[in-house]
Amino acid sequence: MKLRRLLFIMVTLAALLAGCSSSEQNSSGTPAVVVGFSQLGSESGWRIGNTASMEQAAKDWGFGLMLDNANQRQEKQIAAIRSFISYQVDVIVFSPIVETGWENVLREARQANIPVILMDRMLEVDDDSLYTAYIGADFLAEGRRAGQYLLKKADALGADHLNIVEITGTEDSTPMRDRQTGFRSAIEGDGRFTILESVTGDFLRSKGEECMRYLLDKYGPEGIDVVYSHNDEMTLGALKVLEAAGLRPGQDIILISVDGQQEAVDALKAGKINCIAECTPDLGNAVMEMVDALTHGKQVPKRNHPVERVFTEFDDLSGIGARGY
Ligand code: GYE
Repeated sequence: MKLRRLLFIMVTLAALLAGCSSSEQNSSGTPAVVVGFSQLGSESGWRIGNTASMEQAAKDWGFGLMLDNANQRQEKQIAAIRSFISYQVDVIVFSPIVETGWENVLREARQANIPVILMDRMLEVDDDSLYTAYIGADFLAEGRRAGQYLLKKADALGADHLNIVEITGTEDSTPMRDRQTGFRSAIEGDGRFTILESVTGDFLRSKGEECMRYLLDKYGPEGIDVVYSHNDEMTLGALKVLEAAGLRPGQDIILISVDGQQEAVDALKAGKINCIAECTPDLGNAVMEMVDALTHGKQVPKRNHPVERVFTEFDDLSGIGARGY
């Protein structure tokens, strides 16, 4: 234990020198519980809010947090997890950037007897016992809520046909796959809808802009009725392009988004976005609660979803409080 604490202090210092962050230690100067957290990147307001939530929750619980930001690279995440294993952290938490390719490192964690919590994103492994639990959104439900809004909108417009373009998140990531599937499942079999094309925007605002420019060039403003985008950053990028082209997003083209970051909620209130399926980044407390349970030898549920809502132009939006991210 002593050795591990010493290592924690050394790593904390090294991390600080390397520009990573690390949370408080408890009153005795050494944390009783050390959590290794591999964040996948900083691609969106959602992600930045999620990192802040983890840092705050670690402080609130008095846990040491070794945080590494992988800047969108899976190999960096794997290297961070390996370093958490060699430092013998109590629990590993990570948000897998893609779903595949994790078996080896998860086996190494298991061999070292370190529980692994998947936070925010899921992964695909043959053996589910390779991770302890998942805490994150039900992305299928988010996609379905987005699709259900569109059904209602089409009814309200009395539309007989709507052409949809989709701007998707990072390929092979859980939110990308499930938001796509959930949306399709809500509208499938309804002859009023055609999905013209899906393009990948990698959850980035800059790519959302690029995708929208490409789609507008290809189909023209008249050819597109609906943009379904897998996160707010890409939606805000698309919105900018539509406005620059002289269009009125929210009126000339229906915009459907996911997340609920402040800037997008403001655009929804201003009538420029029509619907946002909420996805909360505020997962830190639930994660630390689980860390606490695990370090006390308790059993934890395998899948854990936060409660999430949908905000649409049909709702009273005045009750949406400050989003904090
Ligand atoms: O929607 C997006 C972020 O995995 C739920 O990742 C997360 C997604 C979120 O970049 O904004």
